[in-house]
Amino acid sequence: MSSTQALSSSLAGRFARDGFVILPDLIAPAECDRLKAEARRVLDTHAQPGASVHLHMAATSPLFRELSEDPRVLGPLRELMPQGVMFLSDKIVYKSATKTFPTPWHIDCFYWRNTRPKLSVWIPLDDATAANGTLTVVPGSHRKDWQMVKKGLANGEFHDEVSNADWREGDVVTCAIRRGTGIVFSDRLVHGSTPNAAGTDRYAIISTYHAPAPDEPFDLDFPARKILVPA
Ligand SMILES: O=C(O)CCC(=O)C(=O)O
Repeated sequence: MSSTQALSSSLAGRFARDGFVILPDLIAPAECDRLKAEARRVLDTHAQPGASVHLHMAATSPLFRELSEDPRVLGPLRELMPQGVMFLSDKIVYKSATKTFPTPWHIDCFYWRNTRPKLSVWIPLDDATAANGTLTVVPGSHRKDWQMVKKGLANGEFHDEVSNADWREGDVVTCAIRRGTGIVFSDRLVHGSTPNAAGTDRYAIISTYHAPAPDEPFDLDFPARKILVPA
């Protein structure tokens, strides 16, 4: 195998090419059940009533703190982040029979402009399919620049959405994956989710990491940040 072929089949090579990689079966089903029960507890005791997104899980819950630095997650991150790994924050995203909305097409770096690059690991705690709101990605989109606009919804709310979408439907990958599988994606990758039309719960945890460096002002809002692999 040539060194170019080796790079394109390596985790880091695929991440550089596609902007995401799928890591099958990182977390066992029984652990997903425990994390889901814990997520429910934290949502019930700490979140706004009816919230479908709740931040700072690792700051609140020892179980989610453990997950944020689990060697099964950290191993691949070491390969993808040769400059070291620092955990920034995490959040639960919960969809259900009453929270069915698809997450709109977006890039995460829009929410942390002028800060250092980051990547996130999305792990569903329920099997995730097109029917119940799995992650959708546009491979290679991390190599382009995207604009985001605020869009009014029928219910009077607003959301942010990529405004210069130029990909075709066939470019989109709908990630049907077993619970406990991880999707690592760049903060420049266009991604979203399918609607949850299945009428069942869909819990996912998203954890965000960057290279260790002195705190930027943006970082100070994230109390669980921690250097996991020094530079
Ligand atoms: O879990 C989802 O529906 C996607 C959430 C997402 O993409 C995000 O919060 O950046």
